[in-house]
Amino acid sequence: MKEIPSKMKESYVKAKKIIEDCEDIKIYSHNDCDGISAGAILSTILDRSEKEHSIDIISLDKLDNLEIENELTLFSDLGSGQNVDELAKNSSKIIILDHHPPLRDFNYKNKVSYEYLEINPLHHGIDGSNYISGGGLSYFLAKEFGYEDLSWIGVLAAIGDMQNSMTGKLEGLNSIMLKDSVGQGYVNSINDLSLYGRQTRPLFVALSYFSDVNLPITNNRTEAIAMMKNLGIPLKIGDRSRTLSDLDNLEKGKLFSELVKMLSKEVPEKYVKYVPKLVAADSYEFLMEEDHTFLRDGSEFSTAINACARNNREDIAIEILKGNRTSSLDELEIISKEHRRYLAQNIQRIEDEDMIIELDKIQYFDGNGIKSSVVGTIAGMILSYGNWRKPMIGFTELDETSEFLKVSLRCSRLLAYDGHHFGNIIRKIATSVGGKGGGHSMACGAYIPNDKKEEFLKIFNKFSY
Ligand SMILES: [Mn+2]
Repeated sequence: MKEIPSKMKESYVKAKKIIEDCEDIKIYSHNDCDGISAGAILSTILDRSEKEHSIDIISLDKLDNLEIENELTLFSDLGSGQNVDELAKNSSKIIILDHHPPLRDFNYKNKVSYEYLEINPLHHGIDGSNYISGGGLSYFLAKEFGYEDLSWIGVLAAIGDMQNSMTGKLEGLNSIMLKDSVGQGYVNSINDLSLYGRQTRPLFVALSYFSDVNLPITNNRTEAIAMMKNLGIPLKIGDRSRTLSDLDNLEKGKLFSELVKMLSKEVPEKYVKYVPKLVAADSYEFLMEEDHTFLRDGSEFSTAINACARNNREDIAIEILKGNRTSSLDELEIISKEHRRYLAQNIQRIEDEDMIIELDKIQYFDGNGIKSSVVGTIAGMILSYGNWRKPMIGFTELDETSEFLKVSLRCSRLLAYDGHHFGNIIRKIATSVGGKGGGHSMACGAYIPNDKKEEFLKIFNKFSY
């Protein structure tokens, strides 16, 4: 895609005008990496325009019966799927920048008596799961103001939103944003090995976390070290363990071929064609950040932002993204460290107590006591201890008083490449037991009534996919 559709462009021109004419502005954005990035972009636009504003990072359930109190209310990465304008007054102005399925059509603005502007790619026939995220939509508003330097935050948002997960590339409207950020020298994108922890994880550790398919190196650092030695890839530079970002192209080539060989031996015939896509994908490096920090790599940076969101420290994430790092960077490191410790402890417990239960078509664990905000992350991480051929489902209580259980699902990318969309499957099954759900093909979740767990599992285990 070379440029944004003309009707969408017109909406951005209009949005800029509305913002310029307002003095009292409120931003609501979603509490994940995409939403936080979107909020940081919008807040920066308003700072630079010297507009009084405040920002709330919220979960979707907080949108019911929201008081619309400010002159202008901006919603990003949420709002399209909720009745956010229920309490709007005649004097209210509302702008929504969202990529989720919209409840209202493009012409809704003509049907209401107040100022209403919604920018949603689905109104223009553009897919919102792969081609643009909330952060990207906010970036195009920044671009309208002439702030192309914020493009890197949009790229981070897209990575956090897994917009590149199906093809390993940023495509559609995302590619316009990526081109801006590369052109301005903020981002470098190269096709690279698809291993997490490019800048900060010792390579043998990164290899041991390979979990889309169980390989000899999965959860086995000794095997990972042996693999590097066999390929003649030195483990260290001086005293420091080498990371993926230290490798030259020749070394990366050797590693690529070896991983493809190992995987092709392991997976059923029908999956072999997807193997190269599992091993290599485009990577995104933020060139203004220091080498060997988690801020330098798109995936690692998005994990840190998500850690803030999962621990209710969105304020720190916003400060980091807006460039106010004096004290927030130390806090971010503390949050990330504590987050990793919490995940490791719980994964250990699930493993030690054999909590993964395998059924015919699914596997699951009861995450009693695990914070509901991280049960999905944990489901993804323990996939490597279970059977990669089946999706992993985690359950946990929302809180002591809630009548609903939180359900999270993660699966190998191979299942998604093969055409299974678990976001749609979990939506159907959750709805059939009186809950609700949805999400991406390989990472999704649901809320179901407390007493419907067995029924949910039974239906899922019989579901044909
Ligand atoms: Mn999003």
